[in-house]
Amino acid sequence: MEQANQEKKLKLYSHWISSCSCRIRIALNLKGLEYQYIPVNLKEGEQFSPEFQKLNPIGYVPVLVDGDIVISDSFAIFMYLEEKYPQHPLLPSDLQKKALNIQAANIVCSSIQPFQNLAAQKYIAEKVGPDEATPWVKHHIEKGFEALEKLLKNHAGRYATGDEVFMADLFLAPQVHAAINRFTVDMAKYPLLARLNEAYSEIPQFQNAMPENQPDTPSTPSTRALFNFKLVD
Ligand SMILES: N[C@@H](CCC(=O)N[C@@H](CS)C(=O)NCC(=O)O)C(=O)O
Repeated sequence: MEQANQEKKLKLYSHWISSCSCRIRIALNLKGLEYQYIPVNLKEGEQFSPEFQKLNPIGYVPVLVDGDIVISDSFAIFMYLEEKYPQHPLLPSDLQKKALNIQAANIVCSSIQPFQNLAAQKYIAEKVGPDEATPWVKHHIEKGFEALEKLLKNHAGRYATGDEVFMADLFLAPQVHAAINRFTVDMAKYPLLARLNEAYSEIPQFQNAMPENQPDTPSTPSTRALFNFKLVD
């Protein structure tokens, strides 16, 4: 019995700085689901190992293993968790609000994060120039943030779509965190997102999921800086 429970335990393949993994860490925390954290070192190229690519052929984290079920892609994992573990719903029942949450999450997921992904940054640095990757990332973050400010302006409460935490917040929190800490985006231009970020910093389930608090977070500032990640110690 003990063994069966052990085997059933959720496993999350994750990397400390990965904003896609962070979305799922927040979802698991809010739903009160314990999981085994399996680090995949993206800097060392562990995502390209044949073993990992058996789990996710495109070689990206996060990957969730739930018993015999293996799911990759944070959006798919989110939808799976929401149905399989309905406690603390992360999508509202109101249809319009639900669509708004999916739209905001998808702006982050499809129209911002892919441009800041390691693979994209490496490609730009190699093909265009080593100093071109960061401006390219910032351009896409800022374009997305402008849209999100407009989209959420008339819907936000304490959180992105009202006074309860929903899907949009899980996607926004790691994205804003990355914008500030990795890409030094000036958040004064995005007052709503800056305010939401403050609100997220007060929720333990969000804080526990953030890059600086993971089992594989490098302990020294110089190592973290190698990831373009500026943290004050
Ligand atoms: N759409 C995927 C994107 C996954 C993704 O881009 N993961 C990044 C970390 S956030 C990664 O593993 N990058 C490794 C690489 O670029 O080689 C999702 O939402 O999970």
